[in-house]
Amino acid sequence: MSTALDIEALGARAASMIDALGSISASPEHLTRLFLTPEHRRAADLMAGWMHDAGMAVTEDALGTVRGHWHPAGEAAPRLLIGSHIDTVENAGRYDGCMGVVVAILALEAAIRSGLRPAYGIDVLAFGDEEGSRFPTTLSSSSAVAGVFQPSMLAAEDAQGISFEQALRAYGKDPAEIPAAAYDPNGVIAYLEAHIEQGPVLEVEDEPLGVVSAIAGASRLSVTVTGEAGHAGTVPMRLRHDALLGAAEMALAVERIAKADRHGMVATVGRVHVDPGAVNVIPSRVVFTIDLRSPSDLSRRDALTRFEREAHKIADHRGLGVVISAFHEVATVPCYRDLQMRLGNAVASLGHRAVTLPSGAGHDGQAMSHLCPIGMLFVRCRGGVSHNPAEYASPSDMGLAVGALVRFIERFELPQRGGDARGAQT
Ligand code: HGY
Ligand code: MN
Ligand code: MN
Repeated sequence: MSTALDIEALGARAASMIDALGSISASPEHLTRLFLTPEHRRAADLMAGWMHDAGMAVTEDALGTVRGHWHPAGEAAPRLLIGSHIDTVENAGRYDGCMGVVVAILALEAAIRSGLRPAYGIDVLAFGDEEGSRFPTTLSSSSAVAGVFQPSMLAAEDAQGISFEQALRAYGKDPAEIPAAAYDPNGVIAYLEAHIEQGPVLEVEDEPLGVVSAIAGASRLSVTVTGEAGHAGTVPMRLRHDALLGAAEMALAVERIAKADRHGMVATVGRVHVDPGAVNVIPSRVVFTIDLRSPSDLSRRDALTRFEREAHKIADHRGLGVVISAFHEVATVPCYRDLQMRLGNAVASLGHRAVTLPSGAGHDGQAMSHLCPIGMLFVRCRGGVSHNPAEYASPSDMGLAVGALVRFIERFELPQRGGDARGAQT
């Protein structure tokens, strides 16, 4: 039975929900919504209301993940999980993360109203910490759902020196409840996520939807370079130990390493802090971050080793100190073939070609892959622009994403007893 779908109407609703979420920000000038902040609370409450109105029971776990439950076959039936995140980077676009939850809510509403009664349950999940914009953590809320939360994350501090644990308690949560947030793997069939592509491929292919083959592995480093403060006017260049120039040379080194890689590696120095930061003082200390990604874990790890060697060489040459610490590491995660095929068939049922492509961006699916098979649906991204207020997905493409999820749900049958959705991973 195929549910009647009004793609344009679904897209228009998705767009208005995205706009409502986009107005919930820490700043009137731009969209910034960080984990465990009042803005997170307001967005979570809005999500909970939409889930409830769509016909789901709503709960919230110890890390603030809002969960919408639809269990037509009873509480004990295995569940399909569909979700994404509602936190943002600073000065973000409106679609990254949020669209995946909005699309899932609209798909469930359509399935519930159509009279569909699958033999499995569906939970929609709105995660609060995917970006890692507030604390030097990332994927913490999906990690808790997947049962792989690292308690050491509780000690992480934000820019104001507030710890993850303090913020969690201020949000009304009890860290002792975190283990209870984990699903029993035996009760979960698979995890799906719809997400704006954040790249240019679907636009170039002139297709609205894509199916993700794998999510690239990533490492995040903090590099501290120490030199010697001095008077900008009196210390000759040859006698300086300028921490910033050392850091700059290291940044160029990691760029050189990434460019030389043959697996599509990317490296970004996104944050630099300079002390004392005075116009007429030679910088004595610089802390900068590196975000390094590659579809190949081997090449990523090799690049990290090479960077470490080069950074120490630069430091020795300039009479500087350097300390490199990795604060995030996630391996490349394949999406399950069986789910890729089913998502591709759902897209094809709407009359479109499902482009298969890797994801350079990280997603909650990387954490969820510890719990169950994962599948991802990409939605065309105008100009491939993301992590930028100009980020945009069209209402009709979002409507098609809703439609694809509905078609997936209609055709997804409970794996045979003893079997699982893991299917053939070959
Ligand atoms: O950084 C990422 O890839 C994701 O947007 N958090
Ligand atoms: Mn995202
Ligand atoms: Mn993002």
